[in-house]
Amino acid sequence: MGDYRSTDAMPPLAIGILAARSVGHQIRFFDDKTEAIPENLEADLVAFSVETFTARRAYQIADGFRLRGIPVVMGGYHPTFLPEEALLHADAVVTGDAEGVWENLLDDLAAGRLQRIYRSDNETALDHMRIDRSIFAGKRYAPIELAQYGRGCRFVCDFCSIHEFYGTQVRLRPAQQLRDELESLNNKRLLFFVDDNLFSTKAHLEALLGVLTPLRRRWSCQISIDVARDPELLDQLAAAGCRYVLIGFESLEPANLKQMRKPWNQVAGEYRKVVGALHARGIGVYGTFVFGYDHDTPDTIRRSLDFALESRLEIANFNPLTPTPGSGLYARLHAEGRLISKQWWLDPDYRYGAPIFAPRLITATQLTEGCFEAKRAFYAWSSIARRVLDNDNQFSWFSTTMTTVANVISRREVYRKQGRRLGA
Ligand code: B12
Ligand code: SF4
Repeated sequence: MGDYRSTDAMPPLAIGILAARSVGHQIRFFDDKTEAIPENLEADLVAFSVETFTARRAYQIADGFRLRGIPVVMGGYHPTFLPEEALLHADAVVTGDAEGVWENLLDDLAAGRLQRIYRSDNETALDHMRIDRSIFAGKRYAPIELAQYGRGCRFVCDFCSIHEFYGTQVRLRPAQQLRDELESLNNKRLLFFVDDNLFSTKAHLEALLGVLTPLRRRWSCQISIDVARDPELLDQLAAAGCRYVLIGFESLEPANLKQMRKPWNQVAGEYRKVVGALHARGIGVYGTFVFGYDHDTPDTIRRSLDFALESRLEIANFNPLTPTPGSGLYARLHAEGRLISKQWWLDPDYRYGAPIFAPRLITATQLTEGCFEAKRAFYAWSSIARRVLDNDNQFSWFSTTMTTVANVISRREVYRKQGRRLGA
């Protein structure tokens, strides 16, 4: 996001995918999150993967390359939603998946006919997905392995970029094909499925669990709460090695859930029961909450913090609602004239955590401070100790160590990120 090195960086799969598809080309990979990018780098093409929070930083670095006559291509969420903006800092933009267009782009570059926009239909089957992880060797990443079973989500929450990017269709890799890739990864490390929602259908989830169970790996994922309606499926998750799930609880306020198009979050019953059912199976919970919807008050933030502490969530995040371009939320707040800065991601005065729009029953300052205060309280040393140690012994030594490390890193990043400018 800026000119600083983070301590929670993970290897970016998108670049591993580009590397695997750049056959016949010489590649060098730099990750701005973990190392400085050499100023005098020579290249025939520089490719950036860009998200909304990293756009300003990426544009600044890209401008430097282009001043030296080196062509730049950008892809990822932000250039997909705002290709014209990205093209002010890039010679070409790829929208959507790299698969299906990246090789054409490289051919065009070699033939001197680079186009401005390459559009992928985001419909290519994932049967031939390949990742070259050798480019990550020696970089300072968190000791975690990343993999992807599928892309997309069957839900349409209004703050989320996923359905705008992929549609509501979910594309999955054949589970058996994924097995070969998983077998090649370091099995002492926690595996994290980057899928937006690993629970697309019960049959597809069970197919994956069938592959994972004999591998005896410990893994984590992001999953929709409706999985907890099915106790047998939870048993299977645990038996297959699932050790952490990230669940977007988002809000304790039913009216907010309705407004964000996530009323279904209540189908598995009370949140406390869901956490209890997961804990009873030795599965830790990373709970995420978002504040700033129309029914939020300072009290709803406090109640969510109390819930997170009382239910002993292993990790939690309390974020102010962030309207990213391309989301339904952004369009709505824009239409209602409530955005404080329309292009906040380019605004030199924007600070991470700062208000981006005017909420209704809470002031913008209360929203920023309330979220930061909840993070501080959750990651206070006394809270970490209580949550890690007082867990009725459902958790293994491995999980207790992982939870402790994740809390210490999250605590550090909470303080480092808050109030930080985007870009240099
Ligand atoms: C894992 C993850 C993280 C990890 C980091 C992972 C990493 N390796 O860096 C962590 C937990 C640290 C994280 C943090 C954040 N994340 Co995050 N994260 C993800 C997640 C779930 C998976 C990323 C991934 O590996 N995808 C798999 C790869 C293969 O897909 P991909 O990156 O999209 O790449 C494909 C295409 O986009 C394209 N492509 C991408 N780049 C390029 C470049 C070129 C040149 C080309 C040709 C093609 C191309 O080709 C690829 C293959 O087809 C995504 C959601 C998602 N499904 O992608 C959210 C997501 C990217 N994160 C998001 C956000 C908001 C954040 C945070 C800002 C949250 C916060 N409030 O702090 C932070 C900060 C991010 C930062 N950059 O500093 C949003 C971004 C939205 C946006 N409009 O930009 C997403 C989309 C989640 C969402 N539901 O909205 N995140
Ligand atoms: S369930 Fe998660 S990934 Fe799916 S649309 Fe909602 S927030 Fe996005």
